[in-house]
Amino acid sequence: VEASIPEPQRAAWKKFTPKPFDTAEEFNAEAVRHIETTLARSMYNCDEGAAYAGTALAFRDRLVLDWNKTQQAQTFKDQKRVYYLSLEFLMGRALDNAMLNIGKKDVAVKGLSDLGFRMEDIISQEHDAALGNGGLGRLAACFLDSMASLNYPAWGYGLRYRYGIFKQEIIDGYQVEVPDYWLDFNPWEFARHDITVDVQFYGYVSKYQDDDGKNVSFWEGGEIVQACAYDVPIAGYGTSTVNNLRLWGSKAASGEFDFQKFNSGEYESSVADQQRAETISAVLYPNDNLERGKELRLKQQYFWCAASLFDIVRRFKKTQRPWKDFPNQVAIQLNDTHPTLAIPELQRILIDQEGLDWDEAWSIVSKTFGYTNHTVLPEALEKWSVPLFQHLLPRHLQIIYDINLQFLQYVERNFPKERDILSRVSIIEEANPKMVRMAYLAVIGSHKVNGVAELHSDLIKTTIFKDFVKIYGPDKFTNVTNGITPRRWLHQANPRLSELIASKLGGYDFLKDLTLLHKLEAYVDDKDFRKEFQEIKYANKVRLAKYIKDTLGVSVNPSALFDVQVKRIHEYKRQQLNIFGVIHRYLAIKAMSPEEKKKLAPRVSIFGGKAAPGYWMAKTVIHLVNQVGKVVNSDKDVGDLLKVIYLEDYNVSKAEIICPASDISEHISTAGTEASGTSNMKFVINGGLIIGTCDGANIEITREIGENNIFLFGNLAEDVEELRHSHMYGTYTLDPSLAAVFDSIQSGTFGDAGAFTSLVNGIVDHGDYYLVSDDFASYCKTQDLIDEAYRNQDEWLTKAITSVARMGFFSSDRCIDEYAEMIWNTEPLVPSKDE
Ligand code: NBG
Repeated sequence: VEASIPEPQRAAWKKFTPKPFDTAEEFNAEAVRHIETTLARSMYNCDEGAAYAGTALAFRDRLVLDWNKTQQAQTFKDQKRVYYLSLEFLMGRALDNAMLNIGKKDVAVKGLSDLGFRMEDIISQEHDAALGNGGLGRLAACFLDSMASLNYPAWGYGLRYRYGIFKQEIIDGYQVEVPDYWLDFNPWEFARHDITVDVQFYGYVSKYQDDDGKNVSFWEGGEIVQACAYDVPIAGYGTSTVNNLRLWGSKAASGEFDFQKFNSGEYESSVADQQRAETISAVLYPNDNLERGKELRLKQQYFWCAASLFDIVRRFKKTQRPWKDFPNQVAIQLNDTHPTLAIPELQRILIDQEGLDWDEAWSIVSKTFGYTNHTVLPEALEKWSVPLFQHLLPRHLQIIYDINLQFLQYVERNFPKERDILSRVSIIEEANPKMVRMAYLAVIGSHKVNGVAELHSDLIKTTIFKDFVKIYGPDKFTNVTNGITPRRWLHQANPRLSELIASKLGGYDFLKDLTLLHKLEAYVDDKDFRKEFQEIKYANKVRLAKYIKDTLGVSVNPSALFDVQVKRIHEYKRQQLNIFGVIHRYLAIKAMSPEEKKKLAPRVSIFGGKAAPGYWMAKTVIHLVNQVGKVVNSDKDVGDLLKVIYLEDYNVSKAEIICPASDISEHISTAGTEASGTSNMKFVINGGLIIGTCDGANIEITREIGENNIFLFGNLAEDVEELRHSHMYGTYTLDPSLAAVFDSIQSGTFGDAGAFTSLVNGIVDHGDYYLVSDDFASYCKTQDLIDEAYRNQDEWLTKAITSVARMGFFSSDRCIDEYAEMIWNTEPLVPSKDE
């Protein structure tokens, strides 16, 4: 309150409230002012980097004005807020998105051109904000966009990594990781040096009695690390709502130096303390769907949860409401189990610091949290060793034991006859060492648990959380099928298609209500529309072909069928199935007569994606793709009929070029392993067809667009267990075409055969866990069907247009409305014009 300008002086303030630019001239006035004064550059040394900075700062000013108003209004109205806790936010670039969401891009295009710059060049100056691995982090970014666009009072909380996901270089066909230091110039964040939280680690727990004779525990000793807030404005589309993404950076608690140590001559060790503290938020763990149990990772998780909870509780306490109101004012969504420590942390704050009873506190805690599960893969389910926990977070371990005790007593009362249910559902796994099962803690501490596509949400109920369904009943478990933001993945990535759609639908309302796309079906036979649609796809392919030529020096024919698989490299996603299929095709082409060759549709197989640095098998797949490319791309017998491309350093900004340029994209995980997938949605909405297994969201995509418009193949999830069993215990033979592929690899066709032994042996000798052999014939047959279908360009086009028209369901706006209604119980706060 003391910080606010007194009423009599507010008129003076209001007179000087900055006015946002409107015209190209006004935009230039702002951009040039920033270049000259904020950057201290003149027109004699204004390169594209400086022009980017000036443009970004001009747009940032606009954002900040609305951001201030939004935050002010949210505080004033004091509605329930949503807090989305995610260790990853894979934002990509911000400028283009900000320009489109604010709706002033055309003005900036004109202004920049008056200064002698092209918008594309300026946009490409920006470094991707790559604070995520893959789908999980990108989903969080799409959700931020939707929450702001739908005017939900919502904050994201994450970590401000100094190094995001590594940059991938391909050297001699191998992946090499290069650090991605991205913070040199980041106009989109505001360091809030005044907003800090002290976070404690290690130490011990003391018990004593307070004045009323009540037993209290107190966590003491150990060390303190300071969390400092960095805020990023998140603009909604076509609304003045600007939400906040708060990222925490770590530093030593005593500021620059520990002066005591400094004065006593321990200069070096005081600097070392500083560096050790900064290590916590230094780097994003580069694993997708894998958890390795590293101490620093647990430190990151607690550091971020403790700072975020402190901040949330501080905000709540300012309203002076009673504690029982907490769950009516605060909804916290846990993006996977990474933020599960927030559950015992809130319980700790309420009982140890605020003096609430256990039961009262627990009732608040368990109404506040919702938990989203993103995988059933066992290697991705987080477990932390009890000794590590004990060492780092002794008080939290006690609280977890108490939560577990109460829970197990409840289970015992309700299932007295079931002997081993207790050990099955216990948060503590009785192993050596004992382990804390974070997913169970998340289920027990949340009021709703959701999966991310229908099949996945069914699977968690019948596999990893089966016992919990029995204990809590099925209503605790629900589904929210993933979605994507049409602003970035249609309007921004494919402006011409967006414009074409708008021209038929009478404006851009579909970007706010994607179900309006269904009206496009009326144009599926419209000649002009079809022609334009096809030309747009071709132009997008030409753009990608140019990118391939510029970066790799390989010429590809834009009329060829572009077949794309871009995503993290993982055995369950089966890039190996794809490349074996490519080799199969190559061998077939080598055996073809000239007449047969004439009938074949030329194809470009495009791969992209990063492997976790320690994931040997994934790196071997990357190597194989590159080796195959080397051989195939220079084989005169093959020519244009087949090209194999590995795109380096796949990321969000590259996805924006790649997704609009596919004819076919591959979503071919072993059935039951890919929780949802979201790039499948991005490709279809941009007029590409897909080849896929009956897995994740592919199933719902099929339901929406119709099974004639998708190429499905392979075994079903329900058969996977049985098939795996038969690999281990007998009755199965390797698919003969796959055997031929292996022969060619092993005879050295693609270089040193020894390099690929482990890849082949995993299938031939070690149980083929991902069922590559079982699905190979059906995969190849389906690829042949695709060749045939592509020859009929007219029908292909009909499929593509129909699919786009039926993708309305897959907007992340729909997801967010579902979360708000089913899980958060929150309402939008629509900004009023005069506020
Ligand atoms: C990933 C799944 C994807 C899913 C995204 C977003 C993890 C743990 N899970 O299938 O593999 O689309 O989450 O829900 O990264």
